Amino acid sequence: MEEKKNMDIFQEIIGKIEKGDASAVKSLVEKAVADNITANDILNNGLVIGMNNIGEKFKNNEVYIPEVLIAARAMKAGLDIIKPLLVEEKTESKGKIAIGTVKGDLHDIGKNIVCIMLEGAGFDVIDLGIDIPKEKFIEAIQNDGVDILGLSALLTTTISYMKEVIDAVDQAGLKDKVKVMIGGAPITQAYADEINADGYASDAATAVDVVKQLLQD
Ligand code: B1M
Repeated sequence: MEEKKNMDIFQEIIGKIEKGDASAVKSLVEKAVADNITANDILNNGLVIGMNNIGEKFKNNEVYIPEVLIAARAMKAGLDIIKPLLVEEKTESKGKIAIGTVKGDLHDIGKNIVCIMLEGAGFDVIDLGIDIPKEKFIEAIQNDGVDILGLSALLTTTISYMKEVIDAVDQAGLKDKVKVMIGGAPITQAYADEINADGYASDAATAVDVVKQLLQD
């Protein structure tokens, strides 16, 4: 019964994201929180699915960029509500990670979720933003003392820039100081191996596990 009620609200959230109705998504997420549905469930069974559905429609030319942007804004309205719940109280930092979407790539929805989940797991996260050149990643290692560099890319045309960043880290003599984790829809473990990335995560929850693992290695 409870499960059915939750499924109904997830379906409503998904539908409103697809319609790009930010205020409805905000209200529905607030209601879900009040109904004691966990932030993780709201994220994974509602918000992410709504955005993925829009992605499929975009791929099939059923919707275009304006609709995608409006859906992304609606998803963000929901994400803003649950962010404080995903980010639990942390006592001491477990490690520092700087994440950016690589140069030429403006997609940041997935990266933002990864940042939130890592913060929630107690890591210090520096969000470098989008369209980030290799020099900025190097600066983060040199100036901010990060343990892990996170590279996100969503375009097949920009994933090769991840290799440029990894090569630049190597050339700057910083490979021993930092581990590099990569992710994004077109990325695979095979690609991560090919470009000598230290870790790959297919989604935000896995990213937390990979970071924990990399910090132990
Ligand atoms: Co873009 N876009 N887009 N787009 N867009 C894709 C990626 C595309 C697959 C759509 C399609 O045609 N099927 C396609 C790429 C095709 C390809 O490369 N072969 C595409 C294209 C072509 C383009 C443009 C070129 C379109 C144009 O202008 N003609 C253009 C490029 C702009 C640029 O970057 N230079 C463009 C623009 C846009 C918008 C601006 C409209 C918008 C981005 C808004 C924003 O991000 N603020 C947008 C969107 C939203 C998408 C789709 C529809 C959805 C992406 C998304 O947010 N997914 C996307 C289609 C799709 O992926 N199905 C598409 C939801 C998100 C939660 O998932 O990002 O995969 P994702 O993140 C996941 C994991 O991948 C992982 O964890 C996240 C959470 O679980 N992850 C990591 C991500 N980063 C990680 C990092 C990690 C670890 C895990 O460690 C560091």
